[in-house]
Amino acid sequence: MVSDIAPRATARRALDFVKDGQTLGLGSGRAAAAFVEALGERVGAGLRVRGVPTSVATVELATKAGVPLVTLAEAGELDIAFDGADEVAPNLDLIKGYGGALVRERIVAASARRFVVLVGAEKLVSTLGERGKLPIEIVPYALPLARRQLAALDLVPVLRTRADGATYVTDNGNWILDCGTRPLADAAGLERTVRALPGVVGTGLFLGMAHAVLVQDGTRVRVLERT
Ligand code: A5P
Repeated sequence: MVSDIAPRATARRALDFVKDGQTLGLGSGRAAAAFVEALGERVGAGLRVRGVPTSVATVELATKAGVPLVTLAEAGELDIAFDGADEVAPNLDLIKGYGGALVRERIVAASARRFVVLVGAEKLVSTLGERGKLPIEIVPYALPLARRQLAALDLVPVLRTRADGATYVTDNGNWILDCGTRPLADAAGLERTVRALPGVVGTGLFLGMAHAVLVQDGTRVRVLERT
């Protein structure tokens, strides 16, 4: 369980990375939401920034917080993208997507010169896959094939549903297979293989992307930087 304190402390620390005039990627999930709210307070105090949201939920949140938004097309290259994560390996490779916004999150992070991740210490793992789940977004038409092919890779794909039992639909109109997994011996190899499967739109593996991870550890925030 992520403590309520964690996202706010990392969000405040993340603001140290932000400079006036920048264009920022705005992630999705609790940590990213805390960052958007903190950013909104700074905007209210005069900071001039523009945000590129990674989900419909973040559009709503940023609008409410008073953060001006632009589309990815209007923004071009971003200065920094900020987002949460579900697992962080020692080399800052990530698993993301428990919140379902993985595809847009990857596009926005890849559009930024720097990618800064905000997590609680419980997200730190020694090997990706330790928490037992890898989200994979697929085109709905591909479901039967994707299920078979992912199972053949020793994953256990389960179609994500909402609380009311309906199939969860991403902001891109796609579905998510939450793949049960053991710690991944070769995350890069798995990523290449899965992304080559027909109908796979994206995976939650964000390898070699994060430049810095802000970790709420007890009462302090640690900054881990990619070497
Ligand atoms: C959204 O799709 C995810 O990638 C989130 O960034 C991730 O699940 C972390 O979310 P929390 O900050 O809510 O734990």
